[in-house]
Amino acid sequence: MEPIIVTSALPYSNDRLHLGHLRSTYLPPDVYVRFLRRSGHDVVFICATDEHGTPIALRAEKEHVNPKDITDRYHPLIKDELQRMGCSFDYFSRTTDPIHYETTQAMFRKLLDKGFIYEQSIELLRCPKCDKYLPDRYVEGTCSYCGFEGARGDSCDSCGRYLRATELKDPKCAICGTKPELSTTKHWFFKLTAFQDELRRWLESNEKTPDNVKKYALGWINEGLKDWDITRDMGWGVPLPIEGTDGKVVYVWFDAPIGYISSTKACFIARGDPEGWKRYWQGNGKIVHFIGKDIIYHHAIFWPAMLMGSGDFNTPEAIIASEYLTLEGKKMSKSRGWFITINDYLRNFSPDPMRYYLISVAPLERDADFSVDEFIKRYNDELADVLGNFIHRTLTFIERFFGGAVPQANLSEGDKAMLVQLEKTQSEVGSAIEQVKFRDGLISIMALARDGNKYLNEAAPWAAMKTDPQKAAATLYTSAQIVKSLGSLLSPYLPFTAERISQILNLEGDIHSATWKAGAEPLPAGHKIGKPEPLFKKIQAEDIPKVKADLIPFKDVGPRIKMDEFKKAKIAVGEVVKAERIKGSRDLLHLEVDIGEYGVRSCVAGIAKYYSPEELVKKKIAVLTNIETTTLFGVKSEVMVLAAEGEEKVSLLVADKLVPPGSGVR
Ligand code: B3M
Ligand code: ZN
Repeated sequence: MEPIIVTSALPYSNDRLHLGHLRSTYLPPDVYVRFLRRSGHDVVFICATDEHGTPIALRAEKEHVNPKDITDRYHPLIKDELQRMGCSFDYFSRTTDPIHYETTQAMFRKLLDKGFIYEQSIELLRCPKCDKYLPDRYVEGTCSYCGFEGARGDSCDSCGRYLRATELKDPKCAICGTKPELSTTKHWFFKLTAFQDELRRWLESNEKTPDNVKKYALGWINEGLKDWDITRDMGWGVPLPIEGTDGKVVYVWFDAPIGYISSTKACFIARGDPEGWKRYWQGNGKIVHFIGKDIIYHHAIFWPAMLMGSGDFNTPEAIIASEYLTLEGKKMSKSRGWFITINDYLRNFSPDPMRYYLISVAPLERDADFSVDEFIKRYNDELADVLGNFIHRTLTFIERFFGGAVPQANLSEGDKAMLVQLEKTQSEVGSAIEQVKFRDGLISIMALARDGNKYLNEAAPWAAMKTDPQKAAATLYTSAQIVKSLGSLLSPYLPFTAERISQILNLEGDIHSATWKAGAEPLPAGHKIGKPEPLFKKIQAEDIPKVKADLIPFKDVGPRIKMDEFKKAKIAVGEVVKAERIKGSRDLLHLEVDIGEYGVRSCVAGIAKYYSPEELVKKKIAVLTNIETTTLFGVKSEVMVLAAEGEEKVSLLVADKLVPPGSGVR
């Protein structure tokens, strides 16, 4: 079988990872690799922290430390949390490893020597105040393709395009906000245009890469590629392998994917086989990359072109890009604190339930949502009630009725049919994983557990023990085989649970090193099992608030204000005495509001879509009485109604007890 190298995109070493990363980039390849290992493939799973680039340099600058201080801080944290989640990398390197510098410089030289890298003077943005060039994220502005206002000098998060900083409209220096100036400097470019046709042919004939990736990439190729600026004026990065180029480094997106190669090298050096990495990157080796969908361009355009240009390596066999994960239906956001880090999750929960959720919630090529209610539901209804329950019942019955030994059995047709299903599931799961349809495999496993429960209920061995102990023995023999098989099938998905099942069953050896085929070999009659214990404790209704509080991130409400500041706002109860539409406006109503001792005031309120004038009259609502007066559509507005803005509805704040107009609201 061909050697396979599987990679996860290299996380930037400047922040902790969250559930979105786990779902797109780290869990799926882990399932894949764990399966490949057990089916006898020569597979190596590698990753590294991506330690260069402006996100890190910028952060260091803002904290007044060296970039390396930041990456030294995060590398061990990221490595550790991925490991605790069960991600079974063979090697987890860093792009600051000397081997990486060497490998990157060798690639640069090779492409330069072959004429695929050339030098050119270009005009770049320079901040007059900071007195330096502004590479990539040092500039912020508006995307000239899609109009997105938060685009950065290297890419647009909204339309996913790779950009040049000079293509941004209204650019600003990310450090000081000053408008940059154009200035001339010398850079090196990769001749991406030379690979246009080869890339197209490669993508079109690449069978293993799913359509979502191909469609994007072919679209970009059809729009026409541009040569790629692969150097930067900054101090942090891999230096150019060219004399007299101080102050310039290789662009992070040039060196980062080379990290896949250098990490493989480091892996084999650690194994005492320094040439071993070549088997995976050359000859009949296969390369499979797992990434998030925001970096398709880099992996399906830049990277294969670099590999093609150097001529020293194979091109990727497959690029698997996963769609986004939302949190409770909303986009995760660093700045709004709306995300759950792996570390936060692991503080209170074990890894497998999250692995289960993230793989089962949706196929990779579809967006998925993490919702706490859904998490609890799947945990209780599927992991505890279906899987855990079947296994636990089977094993406790064997303990109770047969002294903990798998009984001798004479199988009926029904029992045999169950064993046939077991074998079918075994091959279904294997081929689903091979085809990168991880969710389908998990669904098949759960179907086996579900059918196991049904089978157990119908055969009712607890009752049969009294009337037909032979039948009970056959049922429990068969159920024990299903338990063993579930343990094996789950090993790529829920590795920790699989280990526990293996322990409870008292199996020899490590389940993760057993062959996939061995998982379906029967437990012999007479095999003594260990002490049954429940695998998943159900989350009880009274514990749900705590589970929620543990999972949903604490959101900072923003700057606090002093009581004195709040008191400046005079809020009072006002009674609507008159309401009518404003001619020419769809949104506005004209209200007359009685605010007690200050009389009846005119108010223009943007609530026409949510309230009819008739239903407003006589309502006692909260109004801000000392807001600056304005005039809208020729109507004076002296007070402002306060309303709650839901996502779809707007609700006025109505006093629910009888209080006179003018009563103060505190
Ligand atoms: N460091 C992280 C990202 O953009 C970036 C990946 C590099 S993979 C070679 O998601
Ligand atoms: Zn854009």
